[in-house]
Amino acid sequence: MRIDILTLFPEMFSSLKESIIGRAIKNNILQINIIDIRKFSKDKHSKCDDTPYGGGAGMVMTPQPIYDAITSVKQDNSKVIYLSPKGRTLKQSIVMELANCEHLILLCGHYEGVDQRVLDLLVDEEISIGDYVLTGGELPACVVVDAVCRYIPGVLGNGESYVDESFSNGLLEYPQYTRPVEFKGLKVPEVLLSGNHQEVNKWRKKMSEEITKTKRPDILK
Ligand code: 4G3
Repeated sequence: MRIDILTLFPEMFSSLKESIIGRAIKNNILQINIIDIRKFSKDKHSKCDDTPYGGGAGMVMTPQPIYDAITSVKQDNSKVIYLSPKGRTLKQSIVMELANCEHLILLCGHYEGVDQRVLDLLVDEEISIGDYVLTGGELPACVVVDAVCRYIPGVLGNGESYVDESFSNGLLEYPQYTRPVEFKGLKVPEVLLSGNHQEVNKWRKKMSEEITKTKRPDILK
């Protein structure tokens, strides 16, 4: 998969070089290009924002640099996504949908947003990572990249599975335990030490259902 990220703040994506995502980039499973929108400005001072028509507080990102930045990378198989509080709220099923794309272009807005015309012309989909406002779309873009990349074959190594995790089976994850068998007086549930895989699976399923019913009844069908 290839992901192009368009931003006025390229340094905010240094976190993607770490850990599992960084390893996927090194192994050529994933290609991530960070594109500085400012480099596409035709203004003599590389200006990329201006005051809103109609008045009001703040600044709006001008359409020309964004339009040129997107069209410099857009192909027939590209999906252009704008990270915005107005978008569809991200959830695991959307993540899995996006993981099937060959090429994602993520547009990060700043200030009070971007000129509506560039959205009308080029953006396929608006996505929000939750009902709150941030200073820019950069952190949401990192969240989308991290969540989506876990589903690309080869990104997760041995023992880094998404089969049993929260949400993928529609339920929250059961509790996990590791050594020691007793910690500060608290014991690991007996069934997990039994070696009876059928009983272990039954217990985990029951715990998943209970936890989901108490913590997130809204996701139970
Ligand atoms: C557009 C996304 C972008 C309009 C972006 C602010 C939160 C999210 C921005 C706007 C963002 C989110 C930049 N904040 N919930 N800030 O995914 O008003």
